[in-house]
Amino acid sequence: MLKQYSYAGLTATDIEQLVARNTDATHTIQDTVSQIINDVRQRGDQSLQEFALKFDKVKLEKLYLEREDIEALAATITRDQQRALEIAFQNIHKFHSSQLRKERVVETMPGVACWREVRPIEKVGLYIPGGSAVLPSTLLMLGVPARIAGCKEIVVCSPPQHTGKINGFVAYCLQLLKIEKIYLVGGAQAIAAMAYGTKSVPKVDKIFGPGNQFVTKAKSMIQSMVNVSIDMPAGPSEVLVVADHTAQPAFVAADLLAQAEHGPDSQAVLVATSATIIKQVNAELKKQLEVLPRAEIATMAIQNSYAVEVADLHEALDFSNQYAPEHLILETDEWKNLLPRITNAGSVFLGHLTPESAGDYASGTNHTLPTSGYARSYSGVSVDSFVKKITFQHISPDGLRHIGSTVETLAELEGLHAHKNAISIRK
Ligand code: HSO
Ligand code: ZN
Repeated sequence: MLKQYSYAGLTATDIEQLVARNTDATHTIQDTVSQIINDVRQRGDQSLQEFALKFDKVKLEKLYLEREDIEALAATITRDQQRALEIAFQNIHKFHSSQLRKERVVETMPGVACWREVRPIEKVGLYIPGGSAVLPSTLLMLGVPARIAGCKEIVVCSPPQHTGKINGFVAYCLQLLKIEKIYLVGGAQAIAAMAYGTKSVPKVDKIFGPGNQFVTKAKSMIQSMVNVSIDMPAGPSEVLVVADHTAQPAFVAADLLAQAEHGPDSQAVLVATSATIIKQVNAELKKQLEVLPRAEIATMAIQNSYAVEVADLHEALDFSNQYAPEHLILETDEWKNLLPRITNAGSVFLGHLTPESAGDYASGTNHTLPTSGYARSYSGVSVDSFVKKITFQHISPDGLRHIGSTVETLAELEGLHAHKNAISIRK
C-alpha cells in the first residue's frame, strides 16, 4: 500500500524530491487570500459577517461569544470529558512552566554589566481551526504558554459551527484558560481580522495556530503587509516512523494512521530496516483501515506517503534528518543510542510505548510544530514564542574606564565620530 523505495538505490536528487513537500500548494490560492485580506481590511466586521455566511453557512448577529454563552456550552460536555481536558491542561502547564528561566547578569568587563529580561508579547491571537475536526487540544497548546508568559490580551478566533456557536470542548478549554470571549471567525479572514483589527476583533502583535492552506497563506502574507508576526509557517501535519526488527508492526501502522487521518494532504513516512517490516506494516495498515471512521481521508494521505528501506538505523537517521519531520517516532529498542544523531525534527517520540497521540494531547509537550522541512530551522511553539527577551546594560565609572578606549577606536575606524564622542564626552 505504501509506495516503497530502497535507500541504497536513491540518488541525492531522488532524496531531495522525496523529502520536498508542500512546495507549491499555496501558490494557487494567493489571489483568493489577497482578496479576503483586502476586504476585511476595508470593510471590517461587515466583511467578516458575509464570509461567515458564505463559508460557514451561518448568519451571525454578533461576531463573538461571551462568558455566559461559554459557560452554557462548557456545561454540555460530560464530567469524564472535562476531566480529560483538565489533565491535559495540567500536564501542558507543568511542562511549559519550566521554560521560563531567569538569566544571570554577566559582567563582560569590570563595571560593564549586561543581562536579558523576559517580557510577554502584550496582545496575541490564537487561531483554532474548525474544519473536518475541531481541535480543542490546539487551544490548550497555545493558550497555556500564552498564560504562563503573561500575555495581557489573548484573542481567540475559531470558525462558528452551523449553530452559530462553538463546540462544548473548546468552550471548556476557554474556561480552563480563563478566557472570557471567543471570536466566531475562521479562515484567512480571521488572520486578516487579527492582523488589522476590526470594530469587534482587536488587532494583535503576533498570530499563532495551524490552519488550512488559506489560513497558512494568509499568515505568511500578512507579515509583510502590517506589523504583526507569526509563530511559524505551518503546512499539513506529518510523521516519520523509524522501525527495526524490534518494532511491532501493529503499533507502527497505528501511528502512521493517526497521522494520516488528519487530512488527505498529511504525510506518514515509514523508514524500516528491512522489506519484511514494510510488508508487515502494510498488512496492518490494511487491517486497521477497514475499521477506521476516517478511512477515506486516511487512505488519501497514505497514497500521498511512502516507505523507505534502509540498511541500518544510522541510514534511517540520515534519511530522517534530511526529511526533517514534524514528528519523529523511534520504534526500536536502540532509541537511546540514536538520540545524538537526531539533527532535524520538531518533536521526538521514543520507544515502543510512546505514540505521537500522547504528545498531541496530554503528555505535556506542545503539538504546534514546524512542518514541511521547517524543523531544519524552527522550533515548536513554547513559552518562548510568547515573549521577547530584552537586553539591558549598565556601565559604572570603572566600566567606562575599561571599555572607553575600545569603543573610541572602533568608532574611529568606522569613521563615526559622533559615536566616539558619546564616550569621550563622559570621560
Ligand atoms: N498532530 C497534530 C495535533 C493534533 N492531533 C491535535 C490531534 N489533535 C499536529 O501536531
Ligand atoms: Zn495529531
